[in-house]
This record gives sequence, structure tokens and C-alpha cells, in this order.
Amino acid sequence: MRQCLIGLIPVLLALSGCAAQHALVAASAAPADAPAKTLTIIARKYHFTPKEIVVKRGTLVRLTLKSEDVTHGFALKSAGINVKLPPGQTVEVTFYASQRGEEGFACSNFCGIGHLAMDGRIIVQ
Ligand SMILES: [Cu+2]
Repeated sequence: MRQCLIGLIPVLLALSGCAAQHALVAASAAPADAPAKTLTIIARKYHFTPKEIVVKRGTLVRLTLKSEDVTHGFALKSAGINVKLPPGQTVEVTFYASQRGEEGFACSNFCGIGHLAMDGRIIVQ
């Protein structure tokens, strides 16, 4: 019986909505009057520059992404974003900083030996 109750805990947490809260979410969740901020991230083997960005809660973030060498990717799971970054092109993604916290992003297109370490984070204050 005790085993059964312990097994229920994750189910109850999921039902209460805790598991669905993210610092960054899809742009469609932003209110129409949310202030927008545009930032640029450059991708190059095997790092993003900057690797860490800080935004204010309630901001609609427009991220301009550019690769300077090979095709990289940019994945920001919580906001449902996963795009390819062909070299020499500019790719724009938009998402909403809904609450304080942080989310990691990563290269999502295999680009060589350092690929798995190519990541960064976005902090919402
Ligand atoms: Cu990569």
C-alpha cells in the first residue's frame, strides 16, 4: 500500500501543473503589450556567443541567430524552438519570458567533435 502511495506522487505533481511551468515559453503566450527585446547570438564551433543571456520577466525576446562556420542548430525546448542555422544566414526566433528561472539551449545539428558541449542558458530575472 505504501508503495502505491509513493508511486502516486509524480502523478499528483503533474496534475497540479508544477511540471508545466517554464521560464521561457512559446511567443504565442505573450500578452499583446509585452515589451520586446532583440538580442543576437553567434554560433561557431563549438560555442555560442554569448553563452548566457539575461532577460527581464514579461519580455518578448527576439533572438537573431547566425552561424559563422558550419550548419549548427538552436534548440530551446521549453519554447518549442528547434531551428537549423546554415552558415551566412540569419535566423530569427521569438519566445516569451513568462517567469523567473532559467532554461538551457543547445546546438541541435551535429557539427563535429565538440557538438555535445555546445550549449548555453537564458536567465529570466
Ligand atoms: Cu552542434
